[in-house]
Amino acid sequence: MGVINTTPDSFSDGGRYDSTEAAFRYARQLIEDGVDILDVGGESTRPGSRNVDLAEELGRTVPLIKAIRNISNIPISIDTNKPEVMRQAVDAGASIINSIWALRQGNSLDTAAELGVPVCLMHMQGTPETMQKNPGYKDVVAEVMEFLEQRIEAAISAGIKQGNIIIDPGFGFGKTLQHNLLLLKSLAEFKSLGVPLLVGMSRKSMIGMILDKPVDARLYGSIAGAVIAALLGADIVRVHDVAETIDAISIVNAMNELQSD
Ligand code: 8Y7
Repeated sequence: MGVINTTPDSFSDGGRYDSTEAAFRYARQLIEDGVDILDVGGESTRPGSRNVDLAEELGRTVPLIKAIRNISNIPISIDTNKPEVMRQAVDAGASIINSIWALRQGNSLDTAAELGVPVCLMHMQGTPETMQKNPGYKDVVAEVMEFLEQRIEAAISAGIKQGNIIIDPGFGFGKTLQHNLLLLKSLAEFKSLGVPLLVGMSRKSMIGMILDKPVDARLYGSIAGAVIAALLGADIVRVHDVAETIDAISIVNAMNELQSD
């Protein structure tokens, strides 16, 4: 999954792709690079970020999704918390809802169920504004697992098919470096929930803290994170550096395909 940020204040792209045209060209490049899914988001979820209004978010995402749909059948996920963005994005051609809130707010769960598309349910402690202030757990792996189990149940109760559910432990969302590393080390346990696993570590502060490097110097660390995740059973890795990560994951896939023969 390749990240297409459309937000001027986005964590990693610093506003370079802040117009639909630039984001579209970037999406076309990722498709050429061999990306499997494009994740389009119009609201920055960086720690400390603030909400954007509905019209702004629609303006950043819907025209872009339509433009991508004009040139490709590539699956597009819409990273949003707003039911109206979910509706208009799916209407424009998005086919996955990526919810960092695990569809916990307003009527997002019922909206997603009604739209009938796959959903990614991510764990987050707190809110994007405050989540990194003082994250705390007694047992981070058990608590994240318990949360995801409950959100799978809630989604199924709302009418979302189990086959349309993806889970994500939410690296960096209300977690210290130690919490993130404990989750990474135990990643394979999440496979016991019986649905595909998505992991996003690309360029995040957990990589930066280990390497003591700024966001533009986290490529190799991010690739290592993606490879570890793939080895431990992640089905989808959400990344910024698509071509580089595809090469790295191809080695894992070649090995895994041999083992299953
Ligand atoms: C994730 C995500 C972000 C993640 C899923 C960033 C939108 C922060 N991270 N969605 N979104 N998983 N599912 O650094 O880890 O890219 S935004």
